[in-house]
Amino acid sequence: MIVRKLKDLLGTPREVKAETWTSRRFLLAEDQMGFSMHDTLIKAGTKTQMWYQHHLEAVYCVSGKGELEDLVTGQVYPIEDGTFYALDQHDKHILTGHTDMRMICVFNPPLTGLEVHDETGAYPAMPGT
Ligand code: 9YT
Repeated sequence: MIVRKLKDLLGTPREVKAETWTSRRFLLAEDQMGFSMHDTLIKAGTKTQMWYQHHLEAVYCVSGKGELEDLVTGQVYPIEDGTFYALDQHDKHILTGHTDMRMICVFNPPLTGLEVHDETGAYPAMPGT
């Protein structure tokens, strides 16, 4: 069994900071659960373009307000506490934080923890996927 506290991830390699977000990774590939699970903070007033070509991601917003734009259809969805979305088509998208937002994110395949977004907004493929 794995039991972790958010406070114990802070300041460790499991807390990853980017310009527009900070991701605290409860589960990574090394935990061998088949997915990774993150508690991610999106900064107010930011826009992040993402396109996870090698991963599926599901996201559940538990606080804050923002919007999600599907860059394929142009559809814009309001995001708030209680909104869930799944990028089941590796959907290219932009996430905007109107306020600070807190998102619970699950990735399949799991992140190793070392990925950074490339210029397309993707994380690289895991070796072997
Ligand atoms: C919600 C979202 O996709 N934020 C970008 C960071 C990513 N989810 C991560 O690595 O936690």
